[in-house]
Amino acid sequence: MRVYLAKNLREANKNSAADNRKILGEHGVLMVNMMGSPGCGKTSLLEETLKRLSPKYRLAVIEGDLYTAEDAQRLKPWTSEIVQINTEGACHLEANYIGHLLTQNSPSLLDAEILFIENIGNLVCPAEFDLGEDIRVTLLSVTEGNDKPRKYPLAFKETGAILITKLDLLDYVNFNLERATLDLKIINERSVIFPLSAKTGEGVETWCNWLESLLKKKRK
Ligand SMILES: Nc1nc2c(ncn2[C@@H]2O[C@H](COP(=O)(O)OP(=O)(O)OP(=O)(O)O)[C@@H](O)[C@H]2O)c(=O)[nH]1
Ligand SMILES: [Mg+2]
Repeated sequence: MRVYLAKNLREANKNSAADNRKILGEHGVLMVNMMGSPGCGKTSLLEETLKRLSPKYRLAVIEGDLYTAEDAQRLKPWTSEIVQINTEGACHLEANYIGHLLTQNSPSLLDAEILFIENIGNLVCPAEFDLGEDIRVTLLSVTEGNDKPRKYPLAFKETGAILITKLDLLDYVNFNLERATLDLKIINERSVIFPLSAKTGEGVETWCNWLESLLKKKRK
């Protein structure tokens, strides 16, 4: 019998992530890893983001899902450069999946200026796996409740931006935006926080401007 520790596997993931970061750097691609609970609004926000940014930039998407390609279908109107990964049950994406796409299966992803990854809907596992992204973004919808950042801190701690989504529902749910902002600042004082709604478009422009500023910084 052999025992192999999970920490060794995570070490291997770190090496693959570093390889991805190097390749993306060489091609000047900004990679954005989006994570959050099932249904928090990742694809809806991507639809609105691609709609606004696709006239200006070459965009690509890696869609992570357990089984279907439904989210990839939703994004097709804005870019033809979409690769669906079906994990067949696994709850997160790993760096070597992305590395395989970039170097072997879909190298044309490297022609993009911004490469978005929609991670598997899950507030726990994706946070453990660096994919080699430039920026990690965690979504929290107002319908999930104020306790989620405190209960699932890693996803909010190890992230560069926190998007509080479905802002249009704020009046109908038991969610205190001020309290959430304070809690999130305690967990992660460096992260920027963008409250927004994919439905009304409120806050989406600000988020898109921020992405553009990251791209400009990367190109310097
Ligand atoms: N009212 C409102 N509903 C939203 C908003 N964003 C998303 N939704 C709804 O929330 C549900 C889930 O949205 P998705 O964008 O599919 O969520 P997701 O995070 O991609 O879900 P998974 O990929 O399954 O993890 C859908 O019914 C959306 O229409 C929003 O800003 N406001
Ligand atoms: Mg989705």
